[in-house]
Amino acid sequence: MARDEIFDGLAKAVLLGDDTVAEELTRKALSEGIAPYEIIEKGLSEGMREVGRKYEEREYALPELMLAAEAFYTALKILEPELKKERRERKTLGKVVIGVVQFDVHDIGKTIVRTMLEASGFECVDLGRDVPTEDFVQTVRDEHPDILGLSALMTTTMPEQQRVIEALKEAGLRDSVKVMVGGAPVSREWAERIGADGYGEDAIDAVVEAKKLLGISD
Ligand code: B12
Repeated sequence: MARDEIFDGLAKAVLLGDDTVAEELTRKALSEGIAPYEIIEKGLSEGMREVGRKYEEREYALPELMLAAEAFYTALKILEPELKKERRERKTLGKVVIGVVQFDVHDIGKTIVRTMLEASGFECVDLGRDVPTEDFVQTVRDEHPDILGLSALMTTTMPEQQRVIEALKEAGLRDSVKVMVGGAPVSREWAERIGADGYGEDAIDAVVEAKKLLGISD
């Protein structure tokens, strides 16, 4: 099976919410030596972008979105240990606390970012999704991370990123941690506007940005 056929098949499996095919093709892709991140970016994410378009055009409704997310997660579960295997044994590059802001349950992107950060040598504390502002603040206080990663997938939840930054200031913790934001509607301009230190467009970019924030060169 050609690589492009596998990528197309993976995209289609997400589009149709077919977790059986998603699993089968993910295993096939790995056995053909395709890198896990390529499987995510060129296959699964491509399908999810199409799902988003269909939802916008009202061709898809919530149930289709949920099935697509399930198929994506089925594949991601297989890929996570593979991505971690790629990690070279060495001292951790730094500690990252990451989560999806309050009122937002979209956690696929955050999970990919966390997995890529871990695969690159960062230690991560994943707070999950729909995380109350106070939980981010408390975890920064307790865990002393180098970076706090905030994910938001909706225009309506983007302001929560700003709220976390303000709450860190109020708690006297803002200078102790670099804040990196991301998510489909988020931009570098938004990051600058709310006083974040960094922004990542996708998971690869997040790793580059995290290293830059901590002054780590490759
Ligand atoms: C799948 C999906 C769902 C699934 C989520 C399942 C899950 N466990 O995540 C379900 C079905 C639950 C869902 C629910 C809803 N959804 Co929805 N959903 C989507 C969809 C189709 C795809 C999102 C996704 O997973 N993308 C794939 C991943 C890989 O990409 P990503 O998340 O962007 O992440 C990448 C980057 O952004 C970046 N990144 C992400 N986080 C971070 C963090 C950091 C620190 C960094 C550096 C980088 C980074 O790196 C990631 C990897 O490359 C989007 C469409 C879209 N265009 O985004 C709509 C979308 C986000 N949903 C939308 C809506 C409206 C909803 C609902 C309100 C629907 C409803 N009526 O109930 C609910 C929201 C519930 C809630 N309170 O959150 C809207 C939001 C509109 C807006 N206001 O902005 C969208 C845009 C669809 C649309 N066009 O209308 N949804």
